[in-house]
Formats: sequence, structure tokens, C-alpha cells
Amino acid sequence: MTDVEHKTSDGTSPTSPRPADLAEHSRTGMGAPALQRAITDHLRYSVGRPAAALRPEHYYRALALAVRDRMQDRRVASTQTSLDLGRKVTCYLSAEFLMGPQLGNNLLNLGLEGAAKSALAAMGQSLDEVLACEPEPGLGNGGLGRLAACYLDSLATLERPAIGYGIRYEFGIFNQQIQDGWQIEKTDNWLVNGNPWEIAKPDVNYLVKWGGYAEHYTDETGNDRVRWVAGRLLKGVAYDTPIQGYGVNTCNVLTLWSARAVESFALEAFNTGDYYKAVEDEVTSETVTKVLYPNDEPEAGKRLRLLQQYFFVSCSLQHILHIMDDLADAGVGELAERFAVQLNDTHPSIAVAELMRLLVDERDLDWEDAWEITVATFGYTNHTLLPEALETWPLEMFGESLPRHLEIIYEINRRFLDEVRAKFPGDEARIRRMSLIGEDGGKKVRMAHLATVGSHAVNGVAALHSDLLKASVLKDFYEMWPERFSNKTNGVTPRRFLALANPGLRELLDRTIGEGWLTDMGRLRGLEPFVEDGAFRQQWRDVKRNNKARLARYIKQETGIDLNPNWLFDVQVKRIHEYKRQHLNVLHIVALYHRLKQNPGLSIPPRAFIFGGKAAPGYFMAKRIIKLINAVGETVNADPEVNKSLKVAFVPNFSVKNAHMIYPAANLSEQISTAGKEASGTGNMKFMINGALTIGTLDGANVEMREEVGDENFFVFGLTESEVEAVKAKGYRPADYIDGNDELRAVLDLIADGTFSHGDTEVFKPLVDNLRYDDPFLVCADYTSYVECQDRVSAAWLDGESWTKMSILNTARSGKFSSDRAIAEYCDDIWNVWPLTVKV
Ligand code: 26Q
Repeated sequence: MTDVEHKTSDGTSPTSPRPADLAEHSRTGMGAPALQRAITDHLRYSVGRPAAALRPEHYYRALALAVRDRMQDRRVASTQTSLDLGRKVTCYLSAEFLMGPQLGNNLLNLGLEGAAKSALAAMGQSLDEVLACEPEPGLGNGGLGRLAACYLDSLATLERPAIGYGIRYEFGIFNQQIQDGWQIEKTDNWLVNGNPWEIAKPDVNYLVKWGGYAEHYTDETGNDRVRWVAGRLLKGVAYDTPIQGYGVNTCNVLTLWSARAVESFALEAFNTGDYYKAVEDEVTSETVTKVLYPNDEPEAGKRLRLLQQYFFVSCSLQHILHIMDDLADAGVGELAERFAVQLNDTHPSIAVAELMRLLVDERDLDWEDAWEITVATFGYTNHTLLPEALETWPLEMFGESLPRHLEIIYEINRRFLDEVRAKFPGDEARIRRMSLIGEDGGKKVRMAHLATVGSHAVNGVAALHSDLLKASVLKDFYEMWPERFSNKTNGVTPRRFLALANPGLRELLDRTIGEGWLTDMGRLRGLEPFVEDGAFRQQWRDVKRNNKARLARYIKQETGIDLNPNWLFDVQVKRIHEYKRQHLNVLHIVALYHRLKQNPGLSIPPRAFIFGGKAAPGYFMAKRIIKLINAVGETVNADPEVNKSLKVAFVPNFSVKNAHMIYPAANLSEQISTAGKEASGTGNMKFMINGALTIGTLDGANVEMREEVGDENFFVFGLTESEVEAVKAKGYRPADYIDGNDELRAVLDLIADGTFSHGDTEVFKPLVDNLRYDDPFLVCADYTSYVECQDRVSAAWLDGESWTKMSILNTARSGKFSSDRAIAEYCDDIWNVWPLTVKV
């Protein structure tokens, strides 16, 4: 066909008159008929399978592409509107974005759920079955990555212009299988069947240098200049994923960078000479974005991890400066008026030195001007107080990899320490504590210090955490610049973690208080009067019962374990870590087992203990905790004296996808970290909004959840943060607690003597010995308080009506924990980014 008018798949041209049911264009129409035509088109032209060979995964791909088409105009208009109006944009820099499946979320946010259901039904397909086909991009470890994803959803929904910048890992977090009770890691090949959501932008690419040396020279005008002669060169290519807001036209973007080799002609142009060869064989270019690093890897200071961080930061900042260059009404001097750049933990904190390099070396700005712009541009969010989790890089390695950045960091440090001296004369101990270069145990670059010095705003992620930050790891910095510090308590998106995950509750809420809660979680307070309504309580219980039955079916299918949906579902899902104390939960289960074995007639309100979570592959203790959970489960589940009232299940491969089924099915949420260790937690909020009661320590955001819901609706136990410190200061000895509690001693003996390991006394010895002789996270100190609190939980469960009231109140009072509230605070207090209505 040449020179003929373009025809759409229905045989009409976009401009020709259409019959009523064909009124909508198949790329953009929001009705079911247009969507059905779009699916048919994509099956034929994009998926390219004969009609007889179509399976649900092909419908998934076709529907995903049709939905992506419907976001395109909104995507383009969103960027155009913010550029045209000169509005400030948030750039969220994060090494992780744990997005979860996209189709359901995009249908919800676009208002297309009904149309998709009808269109697929007309083609003999079920939407649920099609949704289940989507592989999940596991581009994050846990809370921090998922928080970044919730924040993108809220930014778009609040109509704030924003770009997420990160890494397009070819392999995300490993898939977890359980074999013989042990965790086995399998590579996550999430891209094998392609990714319909992303659009590759090969023309949006930047060169990234690495290694080599910094060359100092004098330019034509007699100024001292520095050029970085790289040892090797990489290219970063952008892949864009649309981020559609709920019920608005705003469609922001997540730009993920993928590493490529540089074509040889570009190399010549760069004149890298011999230095390229020197490191060439070490890693090939594509390796850089190959795989996500698990957290808690003992092998710290990995050079490739630093390269990943630098790579995505450099591409992102070059992209931002490129956008600035294209603005008619602003130059690079106005960077901080047009972009707010947030550092999600220290992982992207090399951005401080990189922006200085780009401004001073490549844009020829004065140091002072560049520094003012840099500090005004960046904000830094801290996510941990654990000293071992604070990022540092060995100086030597850092200098070999980023020689110019090391010089820049020295200069930042020199000027910064002069400021400290001026404010605190003669306090050399303070200078050593605050330096960007740590001296103990070999010289190190301290990334949290770099991020703090280079940002105008520093925040923690829950009230307690922000207070502890100011009192501990960043105390000296707080004394230097108190005005920089604030708290931004985390939040989670009600679109994914209530509407999508819990359709039954969504419907009940819509019927009871209207749909406003989806964008204003404060409206959930409207549920409070219904607490006294017996018929409403019955509906509430029915919803929970259905969710539990759905999870029980899934667990049966994945593990073979049968759970009774009438039992109390007691759930702990999160990364496996000693500070999160999954083993404390296990000690309680073993205590109940022990009581039942001692006294077979004992009546215990029946409970299903459900666990899920991944251990870092190199984390010895965490992997043994998984084995212990499964071993106790195997023994408990098989023992007729015990399994009448106790069951234990470990859900393999905890992910965003199965989280949708898990949170809504919980009656009790376990948030039992050692006080002072969990920065915030966000799983705790996901349980709360879905009506679970919490058993928890006064740690992270638990403190604020309890404040909101009232202490009569929250099971609190354990030492407070200051009590933990006091116990440690006195010299903590777990034996004091073990000797004082016969049940705890018996429980540890049962685990040690092989009761749960077919007589094997070796397998759990490291765990039990650690608790008996070291116990760094005070499991033994909190044991008695925890078990007593669990006994109160069991008593409370027996009164079903009262439990239901508490459950309703948990949802009703969870409004504070919406990511919309959190993002509004970031926008108002730190970013100065305002709503912008997009028209299409
Ligand atoms: C660092 C260096 C090398 C390799 C990996 C890492 C790495 C990667 C991911 C270190 C940490 C993480 C993730 C941390 C995380 O998820 N932190 C959690 O952040 C949540 C959101 O603020 C909080 O709610 C949790 O309390 C906090 O533990």
C-alpha cells in the first residue's frame, strides 16, 4: 500500500465518520469496545500469534500494550506541561524500585478495570487469569525499594511533576525456593518474555567514565582546570516506564538506565588510550546493570556495586542538566529552582561529588557557586541506624575508581571542616568524628556524611528514627545545622495495598463511606460509627474470612500445608534478619508446642503462624532462621496432639505479587524488632490498613501507629529503645533471663536437642548458642514480655465481636500512613514542588 490514507484496524481512518460503537480510537478509547479492538490489534500486530494458539499470557501482553497506549498522550502532556509552565520537578534517585505487577495498578488508576473485564470477557478470557500472568519486576530488596514505588504512585496521583531514576537490572532479587527447609536462590529472569511497560530510548544515552586519573592543567585564559582522563568508558541507555496517577491525567515517568558497551568510534573520539585496555577485561560493560545486590551481604566494598551507583547517578544528573540546557528561560544556575533531587539512602550519594564535577569541571562554574547549587538541589533520606549498614568505601578502591571524585570530596571536606572548626574551635575529636574520611580500620569515604553535607534537608523515616538520628549517627551534624533535619514518616499507597490487594474490603468501604478514601485515606475515619453496627461487623468478618480462604488456597498450592481460615492468622512477612527477630516468633511457637506436649488436654485458641521473606544469600544466621521455621513447622504440622490448634507455614518467595494476598488475610501482624533497630517499617502499615491488629515493640512507625489507633487496640510489649541501651550499658547477659524463665530454658533446649531436626543437634547449635551466649538483639530479654503479650492476644481473639471492633478501628485510624500524606510533606517542606493539572 503506497500513498493511501492510514487505516485503523477496524477499517476506518482516524478522520472518517464512524458508527457509534466505533466512535473511539483503538489506541486511546477508554470504552470496552475500543479496548477490545485494541487487544485484537495487538494480538495480531504486536504479539503475532495465530488465533488458535492464544493463551492468557498473550492476552496479558496485548492488554498491557493497549493500556500503555492509553497512557502515552498523558505521558507526553505531563512533561510538556511542566516544561511549558516552568514548574519544579522532583527527581527521586533510588538504586531500587520494587514496582510490583503493573497491569492491575494501571487499569485502576486509569479507570479501565470495568472496560478491561468486559473486553476480555467478550473474548472468552478472565481478567484475573490474565493479571496473574504478569511477572513481577523485582528491582529491590524490600522496604526501601517498595517505598520508592509507593512514592512514585503518590507523586503522580497528587499531580506533582516527578521523575524516578534508577537501574534497569537484568536480574532482580533472586527467586526463593524452599528445599528440605532451606532457602535456595534461583535467578530472576524477569525480562525473558519482554517487558510491555517500558519504552527503550536509545537516543537518550550518556557516557560514563570510570578509573584513570585526574589531569590538572591551565586553560587558554590562564585558569586552573581539571580534566578526568578515564580508564574506561560505558554508555547508559534510558528505558522509560509510565507512572499513571489515580483519577488524574498526570502520568510521570520512571527512567531506568541500562549499561552498554561504547562503540569503537566513540572510544577513539574520547582518546582513552592505554588506560582503557588496563581494565577492559575486568568486567564487560553490560555486567554493570546485570544484577541487583542483596542487602546484608557480608562482602562489603564491592567495586561493581560502586560502579552501579555511580553509573546510574551520572546518567541521571547528565539527563537533568541536558533538560536544563534545553530550557529557554533558565540556565544551569537555576538548577535548584527547577529540580529537587532526593537521595534514597546513601546509595546515590556519590551524586553530590558528581554534580560538583559536572558544574566545576565540565561547566566551568566557580566552586562556591557550584556548591550553593548542589546543596540547594539535594535532599537526603536516611533509612537505617545500624552502624554496620552505613555505607563506606575503602579509600584506595574509591580513588582508583573515581579519582576526580576523591579530589572533589577532599576539597568539600577541607572547606567543611574549616566551617566546623570555626563553629567549634579546638574540638579536634569532633573534627575526626565528622570528617568525610573515616580513619579507623583503614581510611574510608563515609557516604552518609557526604550526603548530609551536600544536602539542604536530611530526614529520617519515622518520628522515633528521626529523633535517634539526631541523637546518634548524625548528632554532630544536627548540632552543626539543626535547621536541615526533619522527620517524614513513611507511608504506603492505598491504591495498591488496599484497593488492588483487597477487592472485598474495597467494595465494603465504597458501599459504606464512598470512594473518597482512595485519594484521602483520612476518610477511613468515617468507619468509626459502624464499629457499633453488628451487621456491619459481620460483613467485615466475611471479607476477612474470604481473604483468609484465598491465602489458604495459595499456601496449600505452594507448600501442601492445609490452613483453616477460621483460625487466627498470625503473620510475619519481611526480609529475614536477626534484628527483625523472626526467631523470637519461633520461640513463642515452640513454647506453645511445649505446653501442648506437657498437657495434651490444654485448650489453646487455634492459630496459623505464617512466615515469608528472603534471607541475603550470604547471611548465615538468617538462612538458619528459615530452616528453623520450616523445621518447627514440619514437626508441629505432623503432630496430632499439636496440629489441632497450631500450624506453621512458610510462604516461599515473598514478593509484591503474593503480598497482595497475604496482608489482607492477616488477623495479627508481627512487628517485633528490637526497639531502635527498625527505622520505620512499612509492612506494619500495610497490615494495619487491611484491618490486622499489631503485636509490636515501640520501634519505628509502630510508635505512631499505636498513637493513632489507641493503645487499647494495639498489643505492645518489650523494652523501649532507652531501656535497650540501658540493659546493654550494664553489660547484657542473656543467661540472666534464661535462668529466670523455666519455659524459655525448655524452649531453647528443645531446639538444641534435635526435637525439630530428627535428632540432629548441630543444625541449630549456632542459633541457640548465639541466643544463649551473645544475643545481640535481646531476644531473651524480651521473651517473657512477648509471650505474655501473646497470651493476651489469644484471650482477645476468643471475643470475636470485640476483636472485630479493634480490627475496624485499625483500618479506620490508618489514614496517617498513606504515602499521599508523606509525599505532600516532602513536596511542601523539602522539594517545593506543587500540583499541576495536566490536560489531554
Ligand atoms: C547496600 C550496600 C551494598 C549492597 C546493598 C545495600 C543495601 C541495599 C538495600 C542496603 C540496604 C538496602 C535496603 C534497606 C531497606 O529496605 N531499609 C528499610 O527502609 C524502609 C523504608 O524506609 C524502612 O521502613 C525500614 O525500616 C528499613 O529497614
